[in-house]
Amino acid sequence: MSNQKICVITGCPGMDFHALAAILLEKGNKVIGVHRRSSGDVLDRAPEFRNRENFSLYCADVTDSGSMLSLLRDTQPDEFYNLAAQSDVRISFDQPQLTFMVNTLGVLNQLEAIRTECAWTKYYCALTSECFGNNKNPNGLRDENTPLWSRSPYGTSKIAAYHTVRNYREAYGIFACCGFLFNHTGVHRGLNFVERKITNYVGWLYNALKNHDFEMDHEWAVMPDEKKLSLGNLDAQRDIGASTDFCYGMWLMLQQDSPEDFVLATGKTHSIREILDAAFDCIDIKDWGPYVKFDSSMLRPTEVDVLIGDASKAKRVLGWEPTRIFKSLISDMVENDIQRHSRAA
Ligand code: F7E
Repeated sequence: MSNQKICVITGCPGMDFHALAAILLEKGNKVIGVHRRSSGDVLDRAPEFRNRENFSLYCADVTDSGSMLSLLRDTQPDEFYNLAAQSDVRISFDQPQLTFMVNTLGVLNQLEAIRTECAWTKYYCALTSECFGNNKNPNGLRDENTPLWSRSPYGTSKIAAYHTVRNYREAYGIFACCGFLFNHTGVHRGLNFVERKITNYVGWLYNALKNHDFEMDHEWAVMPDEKKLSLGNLDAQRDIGASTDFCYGMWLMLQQDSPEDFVLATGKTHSIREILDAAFDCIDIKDWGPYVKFDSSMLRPTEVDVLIGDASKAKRVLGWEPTRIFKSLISDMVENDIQRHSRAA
C-alpha cells in the first residue's frame, strides 16, 4: 500500500509554504498549494515548484466558505496545513476586520469544510507567539500553559482561531492542532518584516557602495537621508528561528497519534539592535548608526516587548529541536540579498 499522502497547504506562495512544501514533497507526498486569485503568476515567487512532480495549485480563498467546501470536497486531503494569514502585526491595526476575516473566519471555514466533507483530515493551524502578549511564566519564558493576552488585532484574531480549533477538536473529534510559532525567518521572508527589511537594505547597500551609486563620504559617514533605512522600535526583542526548522515541526505535529498544541521557539532572544549588528557586520560595517533613521509610523499602539519561547514540550513529545542559529541565519539572508540586488543592478 502506498504511503503517499495528499497534503493541502494554504498560504501559497508565502515563506513557510516554500519550506513546508519542500519537506512534504521530499517525503513522497502529493502537495496542493492553495492560493488566492491573482492577476499575476503565483509561481513567479516560488519557481522551484513549477512543473514539479506531485505538485499542483488550487485557487481558493479562506474567507469564502463555499470555496473551502469545494477545496475539501475536490482534494480529500490526508493533511491540511493552514498557513494563510494577514500576518503583519502593525498592518493589523490599520486593517483589523480583514485580519479577523482571514485569520479567524478563514480557520472556521476550513474546519467546517473538514467537518462536513472529510472529517478524517489532520489539520494544522499556524498560531503565533503574539497570542501570549506580554504574559510570561515566572522564568521569563512562554510555553503552552502561558495565559493568552492579545496586544494587537493580529493577536486577537489568532487567539480566536486557537479557541475555534480547540472547540472543533473537542466537539467533533477532529484531529486539529495548533503551533504557537515564535518569529522565524529565511530567504523567502517578506520584505515588510524587520529582520528581512534589514538584510534587504544591507544587500542593497553593499552593492550601492561597491558600484558608487551615490556620493558618500566614508570618513564622515554622511548618508543621504532618503537612502537611509527607516525603522521603529529598536528595543523590542524577538526569539528568531529558521522557517525550515519550524516547518519540520509542523509536519511532526501531524504525524502524531493524537492532536496536541505546541510552542516552537529557539529559547533565545535578540533585540532589533542586535539584528542590525549582525547584518551590518556581514559587510564589515561596525557602526550602522549613520545608515538608520527613526520612523514613528513603524511604531504600534501596543507592542510585545520581549519574546522568548520554551519549546521543551516539542522536544519531549516530537523530538523537535531548532538546528539553525541566529547569526548564520542572518548571514545567509544578507548573502542572498546581496546576490539579488547584484542581479537586479
Ligand atoms: O516586528 C519592531 C516591531 O513585524 C518585529 C510575524 O511573522 O512574528 C512576526 O511578528 C519587531 C517589532 O514581526 C520595524 O515593532 C522596528 O517589535 O518583523 P515584525 P512581529 O511583529 O514580531 C510573529 C511571531 C508573527 O506571528 C507575525 O506574523 O520589530 N520593528 N522597526 C519593526 N518591525 C517592522 N515590521 N518594521 C520596522 O521598520
